[in-house]
Amino acid sequence: MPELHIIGGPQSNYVWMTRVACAEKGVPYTLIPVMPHTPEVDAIHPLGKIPVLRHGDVTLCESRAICFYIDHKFDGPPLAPRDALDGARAEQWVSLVNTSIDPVLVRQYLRGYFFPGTPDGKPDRELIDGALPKIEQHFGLLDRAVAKTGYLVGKSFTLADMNLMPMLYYASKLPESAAMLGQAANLKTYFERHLARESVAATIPPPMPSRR
Ligand SMILES: N[C@@H](CCC(=O)N[C@@H](CS)C(=O)NCC(=O)O)C(=O)O
Repeated sequence: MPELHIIGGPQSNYVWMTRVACAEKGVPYTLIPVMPHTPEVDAIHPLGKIPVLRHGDVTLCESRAICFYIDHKFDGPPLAPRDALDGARAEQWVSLVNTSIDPVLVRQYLRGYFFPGTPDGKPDRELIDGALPKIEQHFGLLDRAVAKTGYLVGKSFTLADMNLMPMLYYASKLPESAAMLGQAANLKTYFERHLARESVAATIPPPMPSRR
């Protein structure tokens, strides 16, 4: 079997979730820590985004597609439920989180802190403050979703949780979102419990390369 390469900087929440997926599946890989829009990435992702995967002659982009490949190509525990309904529920959460929560929490709020683009490099308060009401709403719905079992789907750690955890990790590091997480008791318990999980704890990324 050729070596599996996960290509992309470890700080990316989407790179991180593919690494959690490899760890959960028990698949060894080499991380090639490069930024978006670099030649290794542009050769595989038509929009230059990370993560991308290389496995011998196989190349793939998009975190969900990469996880599908890892899940179906290799032996090991399923990353997503094989049952039709639970599988659909996992996809539902991946989609919901990626299309509604990531754009606000990561692309707007985190960006306002880590990549503000302001002349003095200070956080972009307009971007940050504009995201807060939506983040509160999102944490409320996630709090209700994990209240019953401590997982997004069923009673086990699935791809839906792997996808969400990196986003919550960054939320726990910044003031307003950390305070909101503290108010959402079920979500906070969920986050702290799964942060201690080996696949997550062992792949926590180093700090963001730069705040400017
Ligand atoms: N839908 C993509 C999103 C990947 C993504 O947005 N990656 C970010 C880093 S977390 C990126 O490469 N951003 C650069 C850009 O958007 O140009 C996936 O699931 O892999």
